[in-house]
Amino acid sequence: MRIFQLLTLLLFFSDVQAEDGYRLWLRYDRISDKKLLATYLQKTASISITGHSTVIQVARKELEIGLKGLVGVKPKFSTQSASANLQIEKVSRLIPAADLLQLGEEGFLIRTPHYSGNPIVITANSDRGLLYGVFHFLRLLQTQQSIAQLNIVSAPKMKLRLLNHWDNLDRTVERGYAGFSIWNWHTLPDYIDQRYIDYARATASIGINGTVLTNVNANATVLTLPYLQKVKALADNFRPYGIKVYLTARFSAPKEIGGLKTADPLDSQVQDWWKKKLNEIYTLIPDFGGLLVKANSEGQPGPQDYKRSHADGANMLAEAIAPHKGIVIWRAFVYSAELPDDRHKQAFTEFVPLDGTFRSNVLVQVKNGAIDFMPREPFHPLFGAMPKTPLMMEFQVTQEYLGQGTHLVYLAPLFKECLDSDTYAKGKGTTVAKIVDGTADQHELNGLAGVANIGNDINWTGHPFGQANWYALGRLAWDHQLSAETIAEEWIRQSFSNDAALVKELSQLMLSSRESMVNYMNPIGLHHIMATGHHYGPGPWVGNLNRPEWNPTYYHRADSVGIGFNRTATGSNALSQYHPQAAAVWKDPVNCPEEYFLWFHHVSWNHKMKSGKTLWEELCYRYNAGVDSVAMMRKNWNKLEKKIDEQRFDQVKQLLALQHREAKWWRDACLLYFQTFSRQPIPAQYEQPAHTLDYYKSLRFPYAPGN
Ligand code: GCV
Repeated sequence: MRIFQLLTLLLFFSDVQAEDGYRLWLRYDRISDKKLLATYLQKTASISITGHSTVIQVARKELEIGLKGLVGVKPKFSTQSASANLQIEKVSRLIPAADLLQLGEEGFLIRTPHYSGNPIVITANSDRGLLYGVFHFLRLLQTQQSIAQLNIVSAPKMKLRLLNHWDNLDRTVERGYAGFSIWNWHTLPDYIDQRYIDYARATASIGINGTVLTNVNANATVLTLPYLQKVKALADNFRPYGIKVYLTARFSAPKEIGGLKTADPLDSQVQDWWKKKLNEIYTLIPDFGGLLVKANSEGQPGPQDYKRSHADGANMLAEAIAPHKGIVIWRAFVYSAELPDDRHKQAFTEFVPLDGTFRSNVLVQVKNGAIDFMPREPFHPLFGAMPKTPLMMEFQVTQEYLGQGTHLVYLAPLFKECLDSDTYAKGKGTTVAKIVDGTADQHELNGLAGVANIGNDINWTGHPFGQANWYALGRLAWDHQLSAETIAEEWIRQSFSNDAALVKELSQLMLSSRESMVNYMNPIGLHHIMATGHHYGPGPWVGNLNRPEWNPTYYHRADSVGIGFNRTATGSNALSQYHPQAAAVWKDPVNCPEEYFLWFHHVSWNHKMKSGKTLWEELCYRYNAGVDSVAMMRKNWNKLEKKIDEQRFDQVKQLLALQHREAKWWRDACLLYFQTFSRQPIPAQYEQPAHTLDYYKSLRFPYAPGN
């Protein structure tokens, strides 16, 4: 072989081996611990798997890929369970019927019964349950758990576990920071990109069972036949992974693509149009999940255009989809430019009177907080206030206000903080999680969704650590009792390595990252102070936008006296929308946890904080602490050079440097601006701003992504 060919070959192989992040948490690298490897080899030496469905085929294939990588042997499959070491079977006779009962439709059980020669049994009531069991089994191996005596019973706590893609038909992604949309509408339905399959594998591996393909700022074109055929192609490929497809419905579609003069939900022609449209969809995609609707929000059309209510709109669609057993997910993210009331209160005011009027196949999807996916936000007052309506959780996985594609911010602590918050709706302990999973009000229909951070970047999420947020969303939708720590550890072990010291270091880095971001962006309860439009970087000075509640000045209310939004009875009284016991936590400025202080109170610059510092000094301290913690993240990351592959090490190193620079930008721009009100110096012990306030105000980012 010529030297040139040899070099090319070497290059090719080094490329193939490179950790570009494409494999996500399904890397399946060889088990390095020799003893464990021997056990895993023995326990998987022969595998029986029964059933022939496409779901079972997928499970087999995943075992093949997984075991080939992890233990280096292509598994031998048979349908004869008696002698197999690993027995994968629906409704296994080795498991008591009562145990199967707790698994429901999608749960699984992995057990080593104390007889029958100690095989491992994976069983479930459905093929989908078996697939989840197989993914879990592979996760045990990847995270190097003992499989000597297994007894795992796992069933999802939420029925609907969805990704919401804000992907447009032209492949741009609203608030997307990882390239363009992974859906190549132009080449669909004929061309099925391997990425679609790998997306389905990863998504199913964490228990997600539905995907809304399109942006909530919807385009009616997706409901036309040529596009529905493309949607069908995706649905056909996702079905074997237990993933249903959903679409966003533009409320004015009957006018835009149906030729009608109105989209009034009480008009019989409009009702017929939707019925026919849904018949058409279900003819192509018999298991189509349903419709997600953003209506009368931020300029989107809706039933209020015809003086009808949100319930009128949702119920009209719900009736049309009901014969197909589909559902309607109606978003509660509404606020109006005409209403002078605090934006915080508007969704509650609009939706609570509608409780009990929605059809049984409607869920109302509520963002975790009442403003908009802020770095820290109290839980939305709607949770616990609409007991007759299933409320679905909407988290943001894409990092619109949370560092976009350049900051390492692990979001599980944010998700958990909200899910674990006490609404007191049915007495102490009625957490948001219990409202959302349906247990508080016995809603069989329940769910949790996350706005996807996925794009066509080679590593799917732009920032390599963005993958952890996709992972965390799925794991928490499956089991909201998992801790942020457990999820981080699982993800690190699968995505990087099982080296204990590395796992510890990376966990610390991830677990502290959300609090760092809060400090350098929005400390002490500040919120919505980002720049206009693209929302990239700070813009607390913005006060000239048409709609008052789009202006940062509306939210921070800084003046010569102090800063913060008074939402107590002497202010907007948004607190009155919470259960009195929940409100009591924030109501009194003396006891209000400081992380929510400026969210609920307008506080004097000289107010003494718990630390003994004045509010102004505390603000300076927090902004600097945020920057310092990013400096620490950089330092700690650099220590890991020898333990992390070169490609991802270098990528994250560069991104952390960028994050450090951006954290300083946030700090300096915000402190300089707030200083114009406090009229106090930034204490000398802190690094002083590198530029003037005018400089920060002059910065422009016309092509910032995601806008
Ligand atoms: C899809 C925020 C975002 C918008 C987004 C909207 C929503 O306002 O900035 O891009 O639109 O939330 O959730 O509907």
